[in-house]
Amino acid sequence: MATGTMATTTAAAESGASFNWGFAAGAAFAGAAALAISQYSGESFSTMSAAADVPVAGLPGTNQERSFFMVKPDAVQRGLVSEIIGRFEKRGYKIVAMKMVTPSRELIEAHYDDLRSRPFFEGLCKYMSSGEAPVVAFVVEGKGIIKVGRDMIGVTDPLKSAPGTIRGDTGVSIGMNSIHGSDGVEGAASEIPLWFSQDEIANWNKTADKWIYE
Ligand code: D4T
Repeated sequence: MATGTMATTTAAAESGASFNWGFAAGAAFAGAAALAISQYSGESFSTMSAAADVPVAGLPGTNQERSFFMVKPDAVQRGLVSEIIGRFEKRGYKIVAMKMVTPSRELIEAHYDDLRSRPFFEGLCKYMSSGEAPVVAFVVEGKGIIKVGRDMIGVTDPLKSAPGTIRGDTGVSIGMNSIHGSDGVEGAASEIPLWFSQDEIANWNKTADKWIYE
C-alpha cells in the first residue's frame, strides 16, 4: 500500500503507486498516428494541431466540461474496468486522463473530506486505501458530463439503482458500488486537480467529435 503523505490537496504526484496509462496510451497513439500521417501526407506528428488548452477542471457548460471518475477496488478486482470506462467512450465522451493508483489513506481522506462526520467514513477510507486492489482514476470530457455521468452511474445504493446504470448493472452493496463520479461542478473542480496534475491531462482533438456533436 502506498503511504505517501499529502500536505496539500493538489497531490496528484503523491497519490500513491501509479502507472500512467495516459503516457502509455499516448505513446502508442503517437506511434500509430505518426505512421498513418507519414503514409498519407508525409506530415510529421509534431505539425498536427493540438486541442486548444482547456483548464484542468474543464469548462462547465461547454463541450469541454469535465468530471472525475474512479473505478473502485471492488470493480477492479472483478475485472470491470473496461466495461465501466467503455460506457463513457460508447456514449461519445472523451477520456482526457487515466491512471491506476493505489491510493494513500491521506488521498482518500482528502477526496471524501465532506463525509468526515458520516458513520461510514472510517470504513470507507479503510476500504478504498486498503491496497488490496488499486483504483482507476479517470477524467471524462464532453457536453453535460457532470450530470450525465451521475445518471450513467446510478444512485449510491446499487440495489436502488436502475437497470442500465453502472451500479444497477454491476453491484448489490452500497460500500462496494463500483464507481465514483463527481456530484457537481464544485466537486469536479476540486477532485480533478486532487488526482491529476496538469501534465497528466491530455488536451487532444478527437476527430470523431464531428460525428458526435452537431
Ligand atoms: P461516491 O462519492 O463514491 O461517488 O458515492 P455517492 O456520491 O453516490 O455517495 P456518497 O458521497 O454519499 O458516499 C460516498 C461513498 O460512501 C459509501 N457509502 C455511502 C457507504 O459505504 N455507506 C453509506 O451508508 C453511504 C451513504 C458509498 C459511496
